[in-house]
Amino acid sequence: MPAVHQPSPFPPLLNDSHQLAFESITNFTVTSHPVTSITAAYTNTTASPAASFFNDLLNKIPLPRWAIYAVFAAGGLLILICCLCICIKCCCKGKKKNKKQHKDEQINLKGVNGKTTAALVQPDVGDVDYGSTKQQRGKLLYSLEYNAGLSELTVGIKQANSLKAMDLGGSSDPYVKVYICPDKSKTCETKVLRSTLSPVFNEQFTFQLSKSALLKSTAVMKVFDFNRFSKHDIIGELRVQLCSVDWNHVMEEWQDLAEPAKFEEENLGEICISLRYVPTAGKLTVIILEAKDLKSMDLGGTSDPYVKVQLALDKRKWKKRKTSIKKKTLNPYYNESFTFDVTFEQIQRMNLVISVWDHDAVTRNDAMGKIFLGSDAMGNQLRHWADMLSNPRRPVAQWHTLLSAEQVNSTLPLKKKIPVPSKLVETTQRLISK
Ligand SMILES: [Ca+2]
Ligand SMILES: [Ca+2]
Repeated sequence: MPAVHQPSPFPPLLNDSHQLAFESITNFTVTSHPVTSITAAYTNTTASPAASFFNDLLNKIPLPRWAIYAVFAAGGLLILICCLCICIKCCCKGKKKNKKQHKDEQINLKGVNGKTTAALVQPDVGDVDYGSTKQQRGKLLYSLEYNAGLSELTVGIKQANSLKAMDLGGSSDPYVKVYICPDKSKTCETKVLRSTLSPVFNEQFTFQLSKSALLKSTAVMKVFDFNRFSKHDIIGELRVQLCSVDWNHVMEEWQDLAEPAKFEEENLGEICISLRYVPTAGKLTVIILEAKDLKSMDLGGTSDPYVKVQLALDKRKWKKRKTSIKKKTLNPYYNESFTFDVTFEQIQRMNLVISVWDHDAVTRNDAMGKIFLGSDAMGNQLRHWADMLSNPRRPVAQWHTLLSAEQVNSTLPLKKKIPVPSKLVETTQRLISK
């Protein structure tokens, strides 16, 4: 009978069930007490010699305890950082190695072109595996003949076989474009043969070519898939270096089509520039003298060329100037001079990029050609740069053959612009004054 209410030792917020639970907890703690004391005693008895040894050791060191602990903590942290650094370095090395391997592969691929490809990719019976890893584009039967008396080269496009299907129906509409590099003044095309992967063309094209020009030229045969409503797709191409052909008889052979060359060796003209460097003053003077045989970009067969002079430091865009625009000409004369402040330390790390552009009043300006000189340049351009550096204070002028902008951009990819120090100072000053 719950008539008499027992005085509770707990606050009135707790009801009977809470109280019961609480009592059981307190009971538990009471009973558990001996257990903890036993474990404490156990650890005391087993750890005492080691602990006393450490205590003795710590007492012998003439430093306060907290200082010793701090030294140990710092040491541990140092070891941890070292381990982390080693790990990161190992990872980076692995990545670099991968990149290097990739680059080597690319170089190897570059080396394998023209005649070498022909020799390697000849469809031998034992060679079936080689082709299987590569994308099959098909093969082309062509002929070459040179008539020295008439200075006439005849390229025959006979037939193609097992061409790659470019259209949805599993077929292609092939035709072949033929021209001679680097002249490229005449481009010929066969007729289009609809829906076939084994077209028979039997067409011949003649090109006027002197014997000396013949030995420096390349015959280019490009097989395209015709599309009525969209851009024609290239199936593959052949490039035959004419210096390596035996002209004593008509040459006729099958060759596997190769992947189309990324950059067309076309004639983009030449540019003459003068360079002068004065190390004591830290001044680099670039004079854009003239250009010739530029590519025509506008209707009417002319262009409106101007030249951009750009400096790059550590492959970053740095300083930029440009010449005036010369209207309607492919052989502009500028004789315009640009002087830049470049210290002797900076000139070792910079590249000079010269690009020719066609000005258009309405549409975007088009790049017509490009070169770069500097520590990362090669051949003629590197020679000119080295001549300038080894002849301080003396202007050195030289002609350069223009390359395509894509080609230069891929050999010298430039990162974003370097912030101009004067601008940085201005903004910080503005921030301070605020
Ligand atoms: Ca087609
Ligand atoms: Ca123009």
